[in-house]
Order: sequence, then C-alpha cells, then structure tokens
Amino acid sequence: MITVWGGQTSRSIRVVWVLEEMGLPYRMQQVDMLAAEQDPAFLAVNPANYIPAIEDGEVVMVESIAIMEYLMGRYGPTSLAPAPHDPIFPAYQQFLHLGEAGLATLMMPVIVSRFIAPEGERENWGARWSLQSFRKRLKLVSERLANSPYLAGQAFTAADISVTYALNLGQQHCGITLGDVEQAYLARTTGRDAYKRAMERSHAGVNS
Ligand SMILES: N[C@@H](CCC(=O)N[C@@H](CS)C(=O)NCC(=O)O)C(=O)O
Repeated sequence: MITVWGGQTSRSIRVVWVLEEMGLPYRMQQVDMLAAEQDPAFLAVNPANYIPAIEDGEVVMVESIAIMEYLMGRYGPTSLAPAPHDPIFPAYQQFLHLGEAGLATLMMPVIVSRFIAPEGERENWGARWSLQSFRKRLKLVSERLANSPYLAGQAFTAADISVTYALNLGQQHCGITLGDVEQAYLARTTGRDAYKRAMERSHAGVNS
C-alpha cells in the first residue's frame, strides 16, 4: 500500500489526484508543516521536512512531479502520461514541469514574504520579482489554452494536474488574477470526479 505524507492545501494534492485518476489504493498521513515540533516519523521519511513524500514498499520519494512520474511509470500505462513517441509528448513534458519548476516554485518567496516574514520584510524585491516572473510565464499557459482545452492537447493529462495546482496557488494565496480562459480551464480540471475525491481525502484532516 502506498503511503502519501501530505497536507490539506499542499502539493500532495497532485500525488493524490494521480492516485485517484489511476484508481490506486493508498493511505494518507497528514503532516502539519506549521507544527512547532515535527513528527519524528515524518522526519525519518523526509529529513528535509517538506511535503509531499511517499513510501511504496522500499521506495521513499519526495518532489511532487517526480512522484507523479514514478507512479505513472511504475503502475501505468495511463492516459495521464502520453508515451514519448506520441506527438503530444513534448507539450505534455514541458507543462508537467512548468507547473512546478516554472510556476509554483516562484510562489514560495511570495507566500513566505506575505504570510511569514517580519512586518518590515514583507514588501521585498525578491517577492515582487517572483510575482512578475510568474505572470510572465503564465502567458505560456494562456496562449496554449486559447487553442486547446488541455495543456497537452485534446486530452487531460498529468500536465494539467501539475499546472492546476500552480494556478490555484497563485490565485488563492498570491493575488494572481486569472482570465476567463484560465478560469474555464480550472473549472474543467477541478470538475473531475478524481479531483473531488482527492480533495475530500486531503481535507479529511485525519490519517486515512
Ligand atoms: N518542489 C517541491 C516543493 C515542495 C514544497 O514546497 N512543499 C511545501 C508544501 S506545498 C512545504 O512542505 N513547505 C515547507 C518547507 O519547505 O519548509 C515539490 O514539488 O514537491
């Protein structure tokens, strides 16, 4: 049984969403990233103390996109991950990684500055630069979605799971305004039954 260490509004939603789309059994271990003292059982899994992490038998992994690729490769094939020779593969691969490396990562300086930094350090150059870069890179998503219902093409893939998380993060916590095309896209991706199940499991607030 796969164990997902995650939190209610964290990148673990990407992992749980993949598991739900693929119909794989798993159990959730909730991690409180704001706790004064971290659970030693979690630190044994990820000494770097961030989520998500998974355990699958002997396998222990961190990094949400890497975990998604592991699950789809190990338990696929799945339509979430087009094969390398498929014409949609390059777009799929690009947006799968853009969602974290190009978008969500940029939101971290913004979030810690807004919500955690001391008062006098909230408005800082680095956070403003990150926000501007996010907006610039978002153009790649907007242009793609102007011509295509999903990021890889006509079909929903894991690239959409990756980018949906980033768009939600930007919109909900960093003051990013999304246009009609992106809003309609989010309605399509988050309207999926697997997403709803993933949210329910992630928000249950207990280990399950
Ligand atoms: N690139 C990593 C980022 C992981 C990450 O930043 N996780 C957040 C929660 S969504 C976290 O645990 N932050 C606490 C910390 O880094 O100390 C991934 O995609 O998994």
